[in-house]
Amino acid sequence: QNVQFLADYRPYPFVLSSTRMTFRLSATDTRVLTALSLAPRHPDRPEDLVLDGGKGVRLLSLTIDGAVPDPAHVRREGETLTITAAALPRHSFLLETEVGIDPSANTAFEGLYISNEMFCTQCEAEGFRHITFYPDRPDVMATFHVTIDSDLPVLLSNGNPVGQSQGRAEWHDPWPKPSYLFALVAGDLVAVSDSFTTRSGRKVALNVWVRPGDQDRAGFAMESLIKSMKWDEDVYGREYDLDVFNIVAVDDFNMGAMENKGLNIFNSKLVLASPETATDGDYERIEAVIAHEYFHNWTGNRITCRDWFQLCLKEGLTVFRDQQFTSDMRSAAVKRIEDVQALRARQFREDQGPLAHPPRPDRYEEINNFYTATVYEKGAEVIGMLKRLVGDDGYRRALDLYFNRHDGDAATIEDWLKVFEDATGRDLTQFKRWYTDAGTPRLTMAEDWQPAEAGGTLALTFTQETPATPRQTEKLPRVIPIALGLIGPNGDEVAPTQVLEMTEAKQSFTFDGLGARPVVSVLRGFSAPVILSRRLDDATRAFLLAHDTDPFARWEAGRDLALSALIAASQGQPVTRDYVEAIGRLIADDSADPAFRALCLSLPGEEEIATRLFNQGITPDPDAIHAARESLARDLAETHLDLLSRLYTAMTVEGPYRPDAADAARRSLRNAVLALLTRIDGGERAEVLFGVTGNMTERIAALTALLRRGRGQAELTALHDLFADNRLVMDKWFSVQPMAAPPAQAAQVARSLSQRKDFDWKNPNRFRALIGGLSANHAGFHAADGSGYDFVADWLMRMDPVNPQIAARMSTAFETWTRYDAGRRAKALAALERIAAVQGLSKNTREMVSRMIA
Ligand code: DPP
Ligand code: ZN
Repeated sequence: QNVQFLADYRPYPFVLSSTRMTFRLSATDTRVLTALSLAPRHPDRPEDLVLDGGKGVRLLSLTIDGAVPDPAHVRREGETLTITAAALPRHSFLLETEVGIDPSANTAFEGLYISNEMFCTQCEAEGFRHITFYPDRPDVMATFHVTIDSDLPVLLSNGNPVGQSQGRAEWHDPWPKPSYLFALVAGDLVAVSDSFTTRSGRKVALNVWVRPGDQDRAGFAMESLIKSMKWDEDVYGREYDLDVFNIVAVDDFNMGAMENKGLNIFNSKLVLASPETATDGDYERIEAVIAHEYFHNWTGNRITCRDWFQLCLKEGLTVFRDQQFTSDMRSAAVKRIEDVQALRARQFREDQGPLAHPPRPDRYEEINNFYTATVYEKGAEVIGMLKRLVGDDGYRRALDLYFNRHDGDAATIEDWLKVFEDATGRDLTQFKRWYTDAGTPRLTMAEDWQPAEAGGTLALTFTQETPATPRQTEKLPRVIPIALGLIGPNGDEVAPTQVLEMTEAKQSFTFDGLGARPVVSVLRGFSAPVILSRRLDDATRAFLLAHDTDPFARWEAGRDLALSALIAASQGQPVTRDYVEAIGRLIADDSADPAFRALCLSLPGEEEIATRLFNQGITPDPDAIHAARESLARDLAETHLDLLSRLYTAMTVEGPYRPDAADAARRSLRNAVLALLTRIDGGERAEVLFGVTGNMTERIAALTALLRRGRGQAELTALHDLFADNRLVMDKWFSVQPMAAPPAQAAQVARSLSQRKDFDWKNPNRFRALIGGLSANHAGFHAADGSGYDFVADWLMRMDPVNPQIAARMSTAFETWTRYDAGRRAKALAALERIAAVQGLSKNTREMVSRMIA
């Protein structure tokens, strides 16, 4: 009924050339006057004009070329307004409307709403229809001229400022854009300002707008913006194209940030940072998201999407670009490992459950449910594979062609692949399956070694298979770039990295003239988003951890060792010492990047262990997993007590806090060490650190380590007393407690926090902090008594009528429910059914829950 299909696409039957709007702002009765210059696309085939418009939009007047049409020709149904063809001129005409909307009643934060007395907008994907009647689809693009009438001191919209007077501002955006990129902000704001001169000499005024008092926390965002503008010129040859670039920080925001043309709106947690309030991770994210939204100016805004099925056209590419940027700004090896960890934790999880969908879906009910790890992160992986297959030069030629050919277009994945075909001469028909097929391929590798006098031969046979996903049972083989190298028995690399191109379901590759049997280092750099299985004993993994020249593969060998120990322990089987010993050698190696050592020293999370078990056909037991992980951590700490204690001291960072990669790396290693030592030192080091440190990175690390041991109450109180007025720090305070609580208490901890007055749950960040904090506690959320499931379900039901987007998004806590034992499954299903039974449940949450129950 409500399903949208890719196959049904047709162009909008009218051409919209310009949009002029006037906003008379008022908290409860804002008036929006809109004038659309329209023309029928096919004057000889008259069609009805259908505009989108949400239920909260009150139509006050409508004229066509200044005249009021016969009311019989104007029809309001559901979320549309239709003017019948008979009432429309055959040539271009001006459609003018006046509507009334109530921003103060907008708790869903889509369209125009109020956050802390500031007016702001969020229009992607379909928020603009809650502002006025409009063809609210990305392939309808127009120039915008916007007038804002309000007494508030700062009045912003897209494009360039063209008029400012008391109580009025006018903005003109010369670049045709779809409605989802519209933005308006009005409030009592102050700017941190700077400027950037593009390489062709355009001087751009830059502003980061925040609430008065927050200026001293906006400097890092500004630095990040300037770096991003420079990087996009240097690496992609892309320049900025307006006279101003504004960023606004908003406290109530459903997403992370939004790339509106010339006026990016950000969740304040991705703008505001000071050493006392933000962690190293926050700084890195701010830098990455500022870059991401800025990069959208070309990949998203200048070239947008034809329809929302093509969302990964702009998101996959822009994530790929922001990943490249971070690799250039920081450590490429560490960034790749972090990205793969995130991909596995979020996208592989999604791809293996009831919510699996292709990067380019072909159906949806609610597009907001498709802003997913698959569209974003897998979309970026697919581009990484393309680049690996065509090479750096081919990639650069293809991107140049993309920008030349499609500037100003609303494009498709077919257009994207065509530029690669045209620029490189490669046929991408089979490669396209990465976009159209859901599911993570399972890749297996078998080795056959034939020694010979003249030199031995190693044959590697790969097979690929992708399990069925919802509505896709048959899977055809994909193109899989497999990067590998060979390492000799003495640890030297005997064959450097090469990329094998697998296209068949089963395929062999041979290497001959080898002196002795080498160890294969495979899927270097995680060259394809697949689940690899190969038979490897722990001793060989330890060998790779010691000798692999590819940092990702090296880390992966350590990861596999850790997982092998954890899985054995969780199954009550004997555990080899390989991991504990190998990790000792690695962390003692002072020539290795501390951030890399930190990644190797941090044990896989409980969810990751559960996933590995599930992939091996074993039902994960959350309590046994938790116990196994605790015991391995303790074993590590006891075995390497001296080494770890020395490292803890050696990694102390002297001098004032700097958020750069080098200092952050030392802190990350020190904090990883602290997490282990706290298990055996009674919390002594963590308590001392919490007391003396001035930065949030160390405070949170110390607090988390203590909470995991059932301690930390005094530190919680101290943090609260220091930062009760700082929303972003209080979000951390709300999330760390359920996340780090011993599993048996987690749901209860979350429940008592939810009863506090300062649990301002309508704020998306606060809601995500608490509900997401509990869902991130694997054994706590999956508590056998169902307390975690019930708590989350109760809150989803409460949030749904207020902010359906957030409720639907957070419902993904349940997406793995079918992996567990019958008792847990019954309790999770009961919770989901309770949600499904709610009368008037939003379309957003209904779609998610029914896919999960199906
Ligand atoms: N604002 C979201 C992003 O940048 C959606 N476009 O990914
Ligand atoms: Zn994006």
